[in-house]
Amino acid sequence: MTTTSAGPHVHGLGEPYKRKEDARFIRGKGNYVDDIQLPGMLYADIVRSPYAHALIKSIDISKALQVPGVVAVITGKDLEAAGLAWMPTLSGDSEAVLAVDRVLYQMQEVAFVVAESRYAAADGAAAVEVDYDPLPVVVDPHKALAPDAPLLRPDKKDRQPTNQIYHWETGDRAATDAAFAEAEQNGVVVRQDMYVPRIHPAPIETCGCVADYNAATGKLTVWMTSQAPHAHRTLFAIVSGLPEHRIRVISPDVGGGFGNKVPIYPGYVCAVVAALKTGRPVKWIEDRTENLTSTGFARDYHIHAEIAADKEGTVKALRVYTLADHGAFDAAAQPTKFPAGLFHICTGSYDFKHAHVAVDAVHTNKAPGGIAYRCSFRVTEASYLIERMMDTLAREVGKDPAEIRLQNFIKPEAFPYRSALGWTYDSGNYERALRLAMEKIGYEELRREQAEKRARGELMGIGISSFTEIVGAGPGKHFDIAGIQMFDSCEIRVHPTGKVLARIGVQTQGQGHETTFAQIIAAELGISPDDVDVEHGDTDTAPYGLGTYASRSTPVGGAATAVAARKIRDKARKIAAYLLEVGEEDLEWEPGRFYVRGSPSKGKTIQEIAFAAYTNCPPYLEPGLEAVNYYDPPNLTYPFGSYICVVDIDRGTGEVHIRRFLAVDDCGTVINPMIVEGQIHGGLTQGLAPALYEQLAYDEDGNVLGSNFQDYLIPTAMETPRWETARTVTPSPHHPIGAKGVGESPTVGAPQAIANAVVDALAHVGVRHIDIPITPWKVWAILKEKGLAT
Ligand code: PCD
Repeated sequence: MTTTSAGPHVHGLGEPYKRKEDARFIRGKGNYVDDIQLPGMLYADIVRSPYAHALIKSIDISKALQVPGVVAVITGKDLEAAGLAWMPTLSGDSEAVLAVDRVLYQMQEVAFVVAESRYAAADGAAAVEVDYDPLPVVVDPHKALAPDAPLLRPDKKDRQPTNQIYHWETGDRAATDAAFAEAEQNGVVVRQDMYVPRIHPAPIETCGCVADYNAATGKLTVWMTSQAPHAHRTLFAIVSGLPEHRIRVISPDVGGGFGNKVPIYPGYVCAVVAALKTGRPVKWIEDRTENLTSTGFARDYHIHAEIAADKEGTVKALRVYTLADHGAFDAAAQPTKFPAGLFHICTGSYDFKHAHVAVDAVHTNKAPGGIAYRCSFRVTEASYLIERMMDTLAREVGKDPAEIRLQNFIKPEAFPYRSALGWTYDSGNYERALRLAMEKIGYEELRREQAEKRARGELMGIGISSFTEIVGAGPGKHFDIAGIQMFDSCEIRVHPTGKVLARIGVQTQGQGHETTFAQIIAAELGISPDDVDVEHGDTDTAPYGLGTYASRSTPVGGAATAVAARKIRDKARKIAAYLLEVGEEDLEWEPGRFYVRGSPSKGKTIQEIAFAAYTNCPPYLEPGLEAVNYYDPPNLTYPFGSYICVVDIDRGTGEVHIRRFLAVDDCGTVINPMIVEGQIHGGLTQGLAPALYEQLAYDEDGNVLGSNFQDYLIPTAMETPRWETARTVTPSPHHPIGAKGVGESPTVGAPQAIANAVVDALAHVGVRHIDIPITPWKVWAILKEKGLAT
């Protein structure tokens, strides 16, 4: 393309354009669910079970109804009468909306109290009397499989006679076993048990909604903290029987989602029921403890992994067995086809010829979930296991962890690469990313320093994680949410004066879509992002989309946006040809303008063309300038990176100090480098969290031990190191602008870099593994055992 003039500067791809949405956020002008105030609105509170497992003998609401201000109390029996006591989960299980005859985990929803004020609702909830008969509690998933374990889900005993939800396996078992037999004879086999603990996304804004039913119009409007408003509307319609076009879900500003706001929770359903029953709007907002203890948890995978390799450490086969604790209801968020999500991406960045993965999932007396917390459906668990295992293999064959990775990476020329477990990786250059990370951090020098320190008795460790992610589901034929295919959409309207309204099917929770999607359009149409408003989250106006999770907005919604913009450009070309009285083939495009080839001064700007679309449109075209695209991607995208972490361990306290952490990421074409860097900083902090701090633990009676931010430790600015970042760019060959997702990469990649660094610091005394979170107590116990504690 010949460019004839500088043209307007359009802030398209690759520009650190300031986030448009921040103008309202930093002024405190965001509009969150709890900001919604409607006339006559009621407030709700939920009565929750103190027991992890019990029969409900009776529920007495009479005293609650006498509490001043209380308007109604809804119990499971009321819902049962309306056919709403149970709702489907995202995994096809059925979950109690309000418990009818038994509770299965502590903090389970038992009754819903609505009142004139939030305080009256709480007083009303406290006055509900529930008579429980406690039952034996199962917290250990291994014990859940024992023949004498109490059956936790008698409601589905016909189709599921034990506590086992499913057994799932994939890969070639025979070939994998054969490779292991061979390695036992002539090579090496390494094995490790590891636990990826139950954690919680804990967004700043908890979950909540406002439900408003207009009896005159028959229209139900629900403002809710939803990452997937359209899918939620469809599920509401199916479950309630209300006509879908009379349901409007509005997801206003969302204060962090992280996967927590993908499922439908009982509170939403109860608020809708209460709005229908009372004829008044009902607001329900969780408190922090309710959020941590009852909404979707993540991880909770007990993993046994094995690698077969030759004596040089060249990998041959991977074998994984996992026991997945799903809690009382299987409410894992994942495509129907894959019960363990995308866990079988666990061969990672390495060229395994054979692999086999088996997963058993069980019920326990814990909150339901298994959601994709900043992770594309179990990719975090997969990446953790393979990166820990590669370090274990390196120790076994006496090689440096960097060397073992470089030796086993999938080579750049092997892409598109088909993994032993059936994924087709779109593009990658793993060696380049690791070499850049090593160079930037001064890897050789750090190893020298470590050796010196070790000689002096100081404990320093270096950990690497060379992860591969898999994000951007569809294609729709393989990926769905509750049966709805995973495509996404964009609708663009160019107004007569050249200003643009774009509506997208994905829903932002803080990622900056109002900016980056405007930048995609800017790049395609040459219109400044300031002239492009991006809307989302209102099912009455936005085109149907599957929502934002699994870093799919850019890979899928971003692609839809680029394709819709190209449709606009195609029509603009026709209009320009008409206006300039030349053939379409005689036109050249430069950002913002078509001009006649050979006569650069003869041209029409996109704004002039837009005006003509409404005022002087060619008679053979429809007037107006709009386009819609529903995009079903041909494949997922496979972002990757290499992270290196340097830690020092305090021999007196067992405390791990992260001295440096360098993240090299590759997400293909970068739309907005500043936003991407922000995504990486946030994501790394959420990767640090499970590595050193977070765990939702339970005692033997099923009491949640991490029900508030004093016991559930999320890292603050004090604990967070100064992140260093760098990048390589390997575009996705199938994405219209070459972009891959990035939002989840750092959370997926970081924990094992930290764990590997801590184990590396202690490897010389024989330590091979420490389960995360690596607390000072765990480290100190090891120091003591090894005689290193001071
Ligand atoms: N980008 C750029 N470039 C590229 C890529 C990307 O620029 N290449 C950018 C975009 O556009 C946006 C961001 O960045 O803005 C991100 O992206 P992505 O990756 O595509 O993603 P999304 O879809 O958008 O999002 C999602 C994610 C997730 S998934 C999560 S968790 C998280 C992240 O995101 N979350 C959040 N991040 C964030 N941030 C914030 N602020 N908040 C939140 O919440 Mo899941 O599954 O749900 O669990």
